[in-house]
Amino acid sequence: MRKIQTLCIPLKKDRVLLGMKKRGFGFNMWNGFGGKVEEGEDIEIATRRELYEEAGIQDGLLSKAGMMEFSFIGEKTILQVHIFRLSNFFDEPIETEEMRPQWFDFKEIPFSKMWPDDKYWFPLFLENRLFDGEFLFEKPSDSNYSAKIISKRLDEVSFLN
Ligand code: 6U4
Repeated sequence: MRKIQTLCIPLKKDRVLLGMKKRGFGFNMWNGFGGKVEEGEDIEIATRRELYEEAGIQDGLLSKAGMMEFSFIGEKTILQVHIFRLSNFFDEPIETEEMRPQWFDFKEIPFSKMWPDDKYWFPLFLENRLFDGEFLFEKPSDSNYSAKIISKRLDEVSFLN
């Protein structure tokens, strides 16, 4: 079974906005903003809804960046995560129940406190390249355990569906 999720990373000049996840999946890690796509919901609409719910940002230009599939040993569900960039926005990020937003310079992205796949695809993301990939993890990360990567594939692509 595939669970479709969104992940949106706002950028301004040479900085990205990440959020410290205050609860749930990815707790205590820096992450982009996103979550589950609801039944029948358009993926870009879901991306904007989650970004607004988690960081209070409503405006800006959304563009596709990548598509990643994450799975865990012994679990049938595959997370299919659609990754977007948000540019040209003026709304100020706000802290919400779920996320504490913070700006990071491109050179100071806190990879040691992020999902371990991020350090592989972020360089492509920051260079405006499109990518798709698959990562198999031992089990999900939590506040004391960084998910061990069992296998990975990451490709630059010329278009994304
Ligand atoms: P809602 O939808 O609010 O109930 P919650 O259960 O807290 O959400 P979830 O599971 O819907 O969170 O969303 C998880 C978020 O984490 C999505 O934005 C996708 C992202 N994510 C999942 N695996 C990831 C990974 N390996 N690397 C990464 N982000 C990941 O950078």
